[in-house]
Amino acid sequence: MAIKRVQSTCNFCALDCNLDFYVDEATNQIVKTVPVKGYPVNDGFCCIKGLSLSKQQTTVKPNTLPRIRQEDGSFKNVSWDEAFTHVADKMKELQAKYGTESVAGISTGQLTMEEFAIFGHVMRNYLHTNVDGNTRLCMASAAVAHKGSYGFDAPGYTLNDLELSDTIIFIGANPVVAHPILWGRVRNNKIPGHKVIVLDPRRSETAMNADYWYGLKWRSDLLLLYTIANQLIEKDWIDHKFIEEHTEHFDEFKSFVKAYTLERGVEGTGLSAEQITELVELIHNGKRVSFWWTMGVNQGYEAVRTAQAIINLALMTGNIGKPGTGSNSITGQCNAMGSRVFSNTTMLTGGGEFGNPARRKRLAEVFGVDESMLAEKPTKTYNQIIEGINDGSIKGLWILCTNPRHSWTNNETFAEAAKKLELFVVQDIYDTIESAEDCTVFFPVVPGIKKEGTYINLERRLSAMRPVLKRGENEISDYEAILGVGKALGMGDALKGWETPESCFNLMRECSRNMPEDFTGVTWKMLEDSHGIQWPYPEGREEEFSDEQRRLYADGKFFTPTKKAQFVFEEVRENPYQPSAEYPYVFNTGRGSVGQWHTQSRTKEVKFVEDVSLKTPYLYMNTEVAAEHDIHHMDKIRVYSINGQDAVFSVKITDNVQRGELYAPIHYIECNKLTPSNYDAYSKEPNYKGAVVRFEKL
Ligand SMILES: Nc1nc2c(c(=O)[nH]1)N[C@H]1C(S)=C(S)[C@@H](COP(=O)(O)OP(=O)(O)OC[C@H]3O[C@@H](n4cnc5c(=O)[nH]c(N)nc54)[C@H](O)[C@@H]3O)O[C@H]1N2
Ligand SMILES: Nc1nc2c(c(=O)[nH]1)N[C@H]1C(S)=C(S)[C@@H](COP(=O)(O)OP(=O)(O)OC[C@H]3O[C@@H](n4cnc5c(=O)[nH]c(N)nc54)[C@H](O)[C@@H]3O)O[C@H]1N2
Ligand code: SF4
Ligand SMILES: [Mo]
Repeated sequence: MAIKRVQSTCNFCALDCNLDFYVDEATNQIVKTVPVKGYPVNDGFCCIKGLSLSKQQTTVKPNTLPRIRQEDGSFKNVSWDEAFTHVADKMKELQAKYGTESVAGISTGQLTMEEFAIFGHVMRNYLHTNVDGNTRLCMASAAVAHKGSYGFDAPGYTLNDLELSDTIIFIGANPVVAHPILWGRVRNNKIPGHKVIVLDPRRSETAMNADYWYGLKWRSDLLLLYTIANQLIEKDWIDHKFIEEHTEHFDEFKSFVKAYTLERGVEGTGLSAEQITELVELIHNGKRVSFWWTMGVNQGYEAVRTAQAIINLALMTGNIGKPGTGSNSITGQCNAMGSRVFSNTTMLTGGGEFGNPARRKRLAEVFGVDESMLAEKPTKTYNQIIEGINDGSIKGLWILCTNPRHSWTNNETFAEAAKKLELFVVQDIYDTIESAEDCTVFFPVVPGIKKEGTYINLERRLSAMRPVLKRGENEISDYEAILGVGKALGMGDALKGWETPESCFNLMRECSRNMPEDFTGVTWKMLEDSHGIQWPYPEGREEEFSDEQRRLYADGKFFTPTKKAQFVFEEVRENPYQPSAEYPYVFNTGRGSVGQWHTQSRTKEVKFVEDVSLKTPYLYMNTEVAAEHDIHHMDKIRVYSINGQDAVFSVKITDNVQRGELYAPIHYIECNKLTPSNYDAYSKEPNYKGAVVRFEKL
């Protein structure tokens, strides 16, 4: 039998591990999956989700056609052309009847760069409407923090920094579960006496494997970070030279944090004075200190400022741009980094504000369109889109590669919205997802294993997705589906250059020219069978950028007009959801296991994950609290949330959550039934980890 090998990218988490797939060409089946040895991210390893990618072939039904809901509620299968025309006509009709912004899209950080670029072109440039992404639920706080502090949404690290750091501090991040390959890099750290430190209210799997765990009170990170900053300044444990040469607004920051005394820190965080002092000393004693944060920071009501407070610590101690240092935001989805720069949602494709004349001119040239066609303002945010549907101003929605009925905060508000839509297009690789229940059009598309495009990982590394399996009749990709609707809309010449993912890649290269992410030196072919390439990689300067592991900010220059990083800070705010007599418990949420992915549409079919996963929702409760309520392992409780909703969960008893906390994995739809409609003021990212609840035993 003829076996071919195809190297491609895992499209689950932001590591973007590369894998070699061995395919029996006669049967079009994957016979073996081998993580690529020597690949700078995963060097011969990967997690169960990457290994299970081969299982997806069993779920794609060949010859699946799109379908349109009929007046009697049933679905009718139609040809792809008919479906494209239907969606295009309906969008134009709604815009004519209710206004330009009466249709909207919700995109994703899990498609290829080319796919959300063309979606942004069709929806934002041509139709002049709104498209936000599920990245709003995830990375928006980090993106806004980066822009404010560094001048561009550019995390500066390379994964190697985990092996070069002597003091590794994880804040609201649980890589043992969420990014196992990243945790592997921590395990590879050979620096004698290096320390791993975790700040998390929960004794997470990562905390259990760390040298130090600080179990602070929920949402008290900002207070703690300002207290630490004040202590470092008082002890004069700061890098005056770096601050002087490469930053601005330190003096104001210094006066500001004076009020954040140790006593105040102790009172607000629940940590002892000794613990805070120990942490300050650990930061001071480290020669190469790195700070890493994820959703425990991004999903809060003062998340942007918290992320910036982490950046401030790195700046004031000079821990940035050097090996083993950095204030490093860990990205979640496989292409969140690509979506942040190329989706044309919060900034112009490739970067730049919507009103920036030079960028508008450049993009109009690249796309061969009139400047007036380009989107004129940032998108309405995710919450505004859902609110817009519920208040009747938005009548049409197209979602792709995301499952908001499950993942959106206070998710009954999405259920309500879905029923009000006149046009609701769901484009997914499963028609069984909760979001598809009320759709009016379903676009079945092929999974990553059958398509091509480019991914950008958490350390800015571009890598290639290439078709591993052949497609069946009628099987089309996300790219082709969006292009099809674009053509049916009559975009004509505005689609010149967008014919294929490869031609789109070339447009994106040009969009990146002279921008921070400049990858004009990378070609489509170069990425094949490669080690991936980190941006920037500008044309003509390839030699200068030839190292396989590169970090930004080594020269102390940032992307602000003055090239200096900014100290950004603001008084801590009152938590909108303080535990009270009525709602005494914090409802913490997050990842449940290495094998489960978000809303589980993909991972629930992986037998060895499903065999060990519970089918019904559960949460973790502290052992003492369970005893006080006479609750035993797997007893059921009804949980009532401050958002007015309630749901039933089974209880797992553990010492790893604090007395005042319940921890619910997000992989069950009940979880977000209970999360509130509450957002960070600047990023509009949901405060997913901060609801308060009460419960009764059933
Ligand atoms: N197996 C698996 N891996 C995944 C995913 C998945 O669904 N499954 N999803 C991917 C995606 S898109 C993302 S964004 C990442 C998320 O990766 P992580 O952010 O690491 O995962 P979470 O479990 O959401 O949250 C991390 C921790 O934040 C803590 N936390 C809660 N409140 C606070 C607080 O107030 N302060 C602090 N300091 N910590 C707090 C929680 O207790 C939790 O342990 O994972 C990615 N990897
Ligand atoms: N309470 C709480 N809620 C949370 C979080 C939390 O920590 N706490 N985390 C938030 C975060 S960080 C994130 S990123 C979101 C994730 O939320 P979602 O994005 O809604 O979750 P997924 O299950 O990843 O949804 C991806 C969808 O894309 C489909 N899909 C997979 N591959 C393809 C493809 O190639 N093409 C198309 N068209 N579809 C495809 C899958 O079948 C699935 O339906 O959840 C958020 N929700
Ligand atoms: S660590 Fe992330 S990218 Fe690597 S195999 Fe697992 S899910 Fe895929
Ligand atoms: Mo995420």
